Amino acid sequence: MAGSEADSRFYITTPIYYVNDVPHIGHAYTTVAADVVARYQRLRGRDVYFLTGTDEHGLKVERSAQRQGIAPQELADQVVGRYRELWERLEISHDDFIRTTEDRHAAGVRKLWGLLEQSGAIYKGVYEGWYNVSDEAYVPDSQVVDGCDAESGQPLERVQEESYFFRLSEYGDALVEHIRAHPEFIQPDNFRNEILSFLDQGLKDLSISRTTFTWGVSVPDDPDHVIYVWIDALTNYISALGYGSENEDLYQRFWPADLHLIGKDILRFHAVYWPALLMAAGLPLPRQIFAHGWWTKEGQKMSKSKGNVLDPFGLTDYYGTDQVRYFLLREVPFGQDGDFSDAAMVRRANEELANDLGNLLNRTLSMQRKYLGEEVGLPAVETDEDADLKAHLDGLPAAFEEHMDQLRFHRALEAVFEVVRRGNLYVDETAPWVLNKEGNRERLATVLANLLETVRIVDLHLWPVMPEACNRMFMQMGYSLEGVELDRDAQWGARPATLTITKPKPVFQKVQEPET
Ligand code: ME8
Repeated sequence: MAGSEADSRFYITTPIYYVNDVPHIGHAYTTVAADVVARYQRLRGRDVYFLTGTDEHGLKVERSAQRQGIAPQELADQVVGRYRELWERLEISHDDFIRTTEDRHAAGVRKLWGLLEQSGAIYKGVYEGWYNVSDEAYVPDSQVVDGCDAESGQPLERVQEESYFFRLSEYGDALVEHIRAHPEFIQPDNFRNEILSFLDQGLKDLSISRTTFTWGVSVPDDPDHVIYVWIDALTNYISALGYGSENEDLYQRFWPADLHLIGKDILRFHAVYWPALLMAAGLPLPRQIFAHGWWTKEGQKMSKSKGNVLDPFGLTDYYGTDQVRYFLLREVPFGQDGDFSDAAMVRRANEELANDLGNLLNRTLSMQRKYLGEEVGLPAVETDEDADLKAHLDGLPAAFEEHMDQLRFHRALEAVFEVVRRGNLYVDETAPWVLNKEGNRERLATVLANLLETVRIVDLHLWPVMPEACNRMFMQMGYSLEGVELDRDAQWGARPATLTITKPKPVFQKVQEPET
């Protein structure tokens, strides 16, 4: 049913981040990507719900608080402030921010637990094995060498205690069937294949409660048990919609999620545990889980001990928020690992943003004001160059949409910048300064209107990635984003008959590599 409410709604989530430490660039990456998708879908007229939040329970957070000599709640309250600040700085347009220490969340966790119990998916037993506190994950004996995780080298702890178990082993076949029937369910394909081969080895039941610490949601009617932090955390995606509360309207409207964006490190929790839990509870599964890669810094893995962790505050202070957002999405195909280097950042900011895009706007507005004044009429096709420029603009929405719908941000941006470069070439081809000298005012008006139309349509496509800079560009163009829909308004001439421009001011400053 085209245009129905079900079609127009779009629910997107980020992981909820641990509050054991302050945010770093990896947290910023997932959240910026989610924000770009949310803004893009809103611009296409969809009814978007965008959720982020913090994961505040578990041993990792409890231990970190202990080390600092404060209560876990106090640590959570401190760190959550840093996250909120960062999202403001990064222009994140989330609709909700869930904290797992909120009552509304615990209500959702308990309701889900109740459903699992009713369906017979939970039983009590004893867990004996290894636990990785840093990942909050159980580790099979086969993956342990000298008390450490063979993959990551992280130290493990031996656990032996009474525990509730989830009958995960019963859901392997159903998961494989679902993944095979829905190729889009886990993306990109390499991660989908990774999960399929993991499932191929067979699943063990999952320990889902602990009795040796208290920082978490307690098991309904058995308060000695704290619910495993990953069960607690995954439930945020529905508890934030009011699941388990008196008013489940949002849950009814937005679940299942269209997209869980995550990093590749937490794929198994999202692509195996979460759907199995939902199946056991009889709830619908999310439509897509998309895992992105990891960033390194100048070729090195980021770590506190090396002191090379990228601080998103420092980075945006130095380069600017929109420049950083652009870089993160333009530099690396989403889904693959990527490397941050100042040289690459500077190149993108200076060559693509300041030179190619900034100059196109600046030249257009300056010439318009100097030669013809502030009023700009509609674009028109009079010559072959005009027709070619228009053809480039006409092709952009479909190319952009195709890439964005597949989360190929770098290709979507590449498509936009191809048009930007075509615009700059058009300036050289039409030489407005010559037209001015010749006194050909009619042709000059068309050429400058066509250029302004180029910048307007480019800007509409770039807005989800660089909202602040694009808003400033729109202001200088005298164009308002109010009520705009991409599909309708990113068309040649789909704008008010006259735009009144203002004096151009550079939107993108040139930057230099920091001195080390
Ligand atoms: O895992 N490059 O929280 P977390 C790219 N609370 N992304 C990175 C990264 C890097 N170097 N490092 C981290 C958790 N990330 C759980 C999630 S969800 C129900 C619970 C990103 O604070 C990436 O998105 O450890 C990863 O998935 C997330 O940070 C993990 O954040």
